[in-house]
Amino acid sequence: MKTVYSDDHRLHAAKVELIDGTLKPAHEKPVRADIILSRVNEVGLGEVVEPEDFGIEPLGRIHDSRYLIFLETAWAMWQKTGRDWDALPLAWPVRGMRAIEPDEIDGKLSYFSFDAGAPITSGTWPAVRASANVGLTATRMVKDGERAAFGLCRPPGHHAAVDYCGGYCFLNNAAIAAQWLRDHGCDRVSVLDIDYHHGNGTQSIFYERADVQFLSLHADPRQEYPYFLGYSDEIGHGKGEGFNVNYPMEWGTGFEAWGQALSDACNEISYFGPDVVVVSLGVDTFEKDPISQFKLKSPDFLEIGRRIASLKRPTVFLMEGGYAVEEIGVNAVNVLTGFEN
Ligand code: SP5
Ligand code: ZN
Repeated sequence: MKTVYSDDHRLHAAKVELIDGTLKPAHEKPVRADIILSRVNEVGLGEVVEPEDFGIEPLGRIHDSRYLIFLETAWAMWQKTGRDWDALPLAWPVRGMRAIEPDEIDGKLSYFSFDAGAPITSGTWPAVRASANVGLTATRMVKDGERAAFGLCRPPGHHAAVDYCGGYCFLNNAAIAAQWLRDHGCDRVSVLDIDYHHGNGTQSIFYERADVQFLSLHADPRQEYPYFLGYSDEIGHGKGEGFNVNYPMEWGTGFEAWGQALSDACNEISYFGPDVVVVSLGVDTFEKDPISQFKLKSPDFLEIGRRIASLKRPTVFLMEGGYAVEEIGVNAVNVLTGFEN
């Protein structure tokens, strides 16, 4: 299969991450994409192509226009106040507080985020635009008849919702791709999210819709980030009831239990009968992932690809998380080669 890749991901490089009560080098860093790309070339997965520019319109089909303006202008506003370090929020409106967009940049950073995990830098806007274009270009290939395509998206997207960023994510690449398919002749789309963390952004975007099915395999929110979404009783609402499927699993889960959840999710997808499957491909389920607690091994990722292939649906793979940098290329590309063989 073809890979879509843009060097522009480099424009977003967070300096630090607040983790374990301290500031550490960011886990979500440019070398992640470099290593995946070298593995794609090493195994000869297929041609690597540049994304096309889809403009702002497909982003506005998912995200709020005020949020998009914020993402585009945040760095300039931040810099104007004399700071050149990464822009980060510090406070959030919780129970009983007012959710009103403030005028000043520090307040806007809080209003348009749900955590301090999505720092805005000088190149964040062009990088996230490129990441969405990578996803859309891979999606168009599949819509135009390819059996599958790989969008090597970076930054990732599945924690980003209609009007907030968080968890290293700014634009929800998978949601933008799924909506683009709906707008270009597909009646039903499934988004299968296999990242270690719950895809709270994608779930919230499609929660009341029956045309986009969302399924997520992830660490139990009782134990793991993002904590406040991802329970199994979240089944969708209104017209969307029955079209949201969560598989929370406890810390320490290995491939036996995880693979059973995947098989169940695949049955749900077959029953739904989508025109296209969009896979939010995170490989932070890997046993050596530095911020995660599942126990998948590198060969398990081949089996994941095989099971997704057995759905026999046109499939778009979009990169999400995975922080064991040394093995991220092998693990991500194992899913793709498993799919093809
Ligand atoms: C796209 C994606 O995978 N985003 C993940 C964002 C996770 N951010 C919070 C991580 C919290 C990790 N806490 C574990 C401490 C390890 N010592
Ligand atoms: Zn993740």
